[in-house]
Amino acid sequence: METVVLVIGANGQLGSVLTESLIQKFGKNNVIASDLNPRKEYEGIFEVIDATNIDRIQEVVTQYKVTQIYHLAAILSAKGEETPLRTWDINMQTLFNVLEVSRKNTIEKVFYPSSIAVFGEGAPLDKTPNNAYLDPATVYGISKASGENWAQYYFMRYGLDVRSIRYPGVIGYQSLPGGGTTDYAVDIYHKAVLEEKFNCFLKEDAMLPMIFMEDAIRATIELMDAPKEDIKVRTSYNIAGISFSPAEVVAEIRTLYPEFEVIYTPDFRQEIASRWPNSIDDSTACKDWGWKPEFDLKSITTTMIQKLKEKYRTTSKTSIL
Ligand code: AKB
Repeated sequence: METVVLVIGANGQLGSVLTESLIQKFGKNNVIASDLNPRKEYEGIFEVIDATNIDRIQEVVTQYKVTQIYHLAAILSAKGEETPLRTWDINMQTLFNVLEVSRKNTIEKVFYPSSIAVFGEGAPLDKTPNNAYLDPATVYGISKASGENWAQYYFMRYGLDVRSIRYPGVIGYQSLPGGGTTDYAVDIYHKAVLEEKFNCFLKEDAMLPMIFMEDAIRATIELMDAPKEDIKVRTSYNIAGISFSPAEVVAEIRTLYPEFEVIYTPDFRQEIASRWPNSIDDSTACKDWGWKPEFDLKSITTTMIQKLKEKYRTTSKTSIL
C-alpha cells in the first residue's frame, strides 16, 4: 500500500518544515498539508481542516486514502495559560478526533508530539529521565501528559501504532514559533541579525533543553521509520539536543555581533521555565531507535545567523516577522 501522509497543523513552526521533509520522502502527491487557514504560496496539496471537527478529518482521510497522520496542532505553554479551559478542550478534542479516525480507518502510523512541558517539580531538573514523575504546571503540559497516556491506551487497547517524542524548545530559521516559553531562543537570532536590542522574557540563567530544527525533524522521521518492535515506549520518548541559558546564547551571538544588546525583563514565562528541566536524559531513545543529536550551540548559532541574514537580504522584515 502506498504511504499517504496527512499533516494536521502544517502551518506551524515544526509542521511547515516537517511537511517539506515528508514531501522529499514520500513525494508531493502523497503528502496532504492541513491547517485552520490555507498556506500562502504553498504548491503542494493543502486542505483546510479544523481538527476539532472529526467529520472534516474523516472526509480528508477518505478522499486521499490517508495511511499516516502527523497531528501537530496544539496551543502551546505560554499562550495556553491565557485560556486554560479552551486550551484543554482544543488540545484534547483534536487528539481524540485523530485517534478515533485513525482507529476506525486502520491508519498504519500516527505521530503525536509531546513536550518537555510534561515535567514539573516532581522530576529531577538535571538529566530528567524518560520515566520521571509527571506533574506539569501548565495546561499545555497537562494536556500533553494526558495525551501521551491516551496514545499508549490506543496502542494497548486497539493496537494503533502511535509514536511520540517530547520535544525540547525547537530552534529554526525556516519558521517562527508562536505561544511557547522557549520562543525567545528563536526571536533572539532575528534581533541579532536585524541589529536590534533584544528584550528577553526569561532570566539570564534560565537553562532549558533546546534542539535545532534539523535534529528535531530527523528525530521525528527516524522514530516513524523505526521497526514497530523497537518502539518500547508508547507514552513518549525524551530527546535531547543541547541545553543553554539566555546568557550562554547571548555570549555565542556576541562572538559574531559583539555590540548585540540584551535586557532581561522576566515575565510569567519565567515561572513556567523554572519548573521545566535544565537538561534531558534521552538514553532510552538512543537505545531503542538510535537517536543522536548533531547540532551544538556553536553550530546552531552559525547556521541561524547565516540563514537569517540570507532571508532578510531577499525578503522584507514585515513578511518574515
Ligand atoms: C513551548 O515552549 O511551549 C514549546 C514546548 C517546549 O513544547 N516550545
